[in-house]
Amino acid sequence: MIRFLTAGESHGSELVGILEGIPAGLPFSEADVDGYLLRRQGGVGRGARMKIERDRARIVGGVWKGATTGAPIAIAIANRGEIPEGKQPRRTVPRPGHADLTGTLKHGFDDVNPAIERSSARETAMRVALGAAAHGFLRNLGMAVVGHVVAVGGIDARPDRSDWERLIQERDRSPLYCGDRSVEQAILARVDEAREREETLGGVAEVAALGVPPGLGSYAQWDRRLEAALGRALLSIQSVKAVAIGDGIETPYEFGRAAQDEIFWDGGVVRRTNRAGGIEGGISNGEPVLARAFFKPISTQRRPLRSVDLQTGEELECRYIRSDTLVVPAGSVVAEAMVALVIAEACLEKLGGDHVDDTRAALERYLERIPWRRPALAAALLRPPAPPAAALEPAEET
Ligand code: EPS
Repeated sequence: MIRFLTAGESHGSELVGILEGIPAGLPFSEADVDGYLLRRQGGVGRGARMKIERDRARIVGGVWKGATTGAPIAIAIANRGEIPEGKQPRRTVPRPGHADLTGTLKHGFDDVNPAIERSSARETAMRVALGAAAHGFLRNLGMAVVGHVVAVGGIDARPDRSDWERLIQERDRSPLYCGDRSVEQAILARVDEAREREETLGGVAEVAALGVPPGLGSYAQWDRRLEAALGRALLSIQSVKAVAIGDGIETPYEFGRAAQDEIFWDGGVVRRTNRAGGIEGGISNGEPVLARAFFKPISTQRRPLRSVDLQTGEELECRYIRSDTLVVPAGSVVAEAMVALVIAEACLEKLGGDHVDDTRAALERYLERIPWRRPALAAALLRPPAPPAAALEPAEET
């Protein structure tokens, strides 16, 4: 099955990652990864670090002549913003909201830097790189996983989910990665206001997995429920404090009848609503799987928050360390990668396969047995994002 590990510090020499479980025969190259890395680096609200980095994947294992071999896929991403340990000032005042205090207490550090270094959201660059292989695997099965921003700083977008191709086209034109351009000006004004007030903002990213057949996940055990896997994956993203599947945040406040998706027949079972977010009884039901990740405003504050010097016990204000104002657009790309990894795992659990052709054949056989009409996804949804123009050039030395 799918499992992966990442390693590396935010200001170390590089990030590394290993992804196991992708079957052989999937065309996969650095160009399939770098477009996702570019999107993760972008979006409104990013800090100065993203001007330094030029994240590019270097595939160092698991690919032979342009296709996966079934061996672990290993990827490295160089950090241009490397700061050698010796050049990092010792820090003993933890910033509230980060892992500074918890990590330092837990591990017995005399400096909060090692906790900052590994807990940083810089690590998500590698999740996105490994997620690109899961995206490729799912595209090969006719599925697409797309992320978009649905709220920032209390302003809700109302994207049209009846036309995903259009929604994603709009998203790709939006500096907010938001499919509803009508709220863009209001949100951009809120981001400017936050910057002026030396504040940060949170928001909500939604991920939709399209073309997912009924039958992924299981009610047989608690940990095989698809919602459970999605919740865990999304809550593991830095700054995410809540997750909703479908209308899971709204329906607790309503009468039950309105919270259901009635079943109809149109050459197969169909729904006219998707309040369940494509999952019933822990199992995908053939509608788009919809998961929302709720990001708190990033914890680092320009106007200092109160803290304590762990060396002296003195109460004082903590120093500002460079950061972002808003991470939700970039976070939507990370959320997309995590959902792709979860759905890929669920597909392999259901369908198996050591070569992608085996997995596809098993899917076709299964679809012949069930009354479900597979949605035809637009070609644009089945392509990886274009890599940066210089993707094939070696990264410049700094
Ligand atoms: C990030 C790199 C970091 C931050 C951000 C995400 O770079 P630096 O710490 O050098 O400024 O921009 O990290 C956080 C927001 C965080 O809380 O850790 C990245 O590559 O995404």
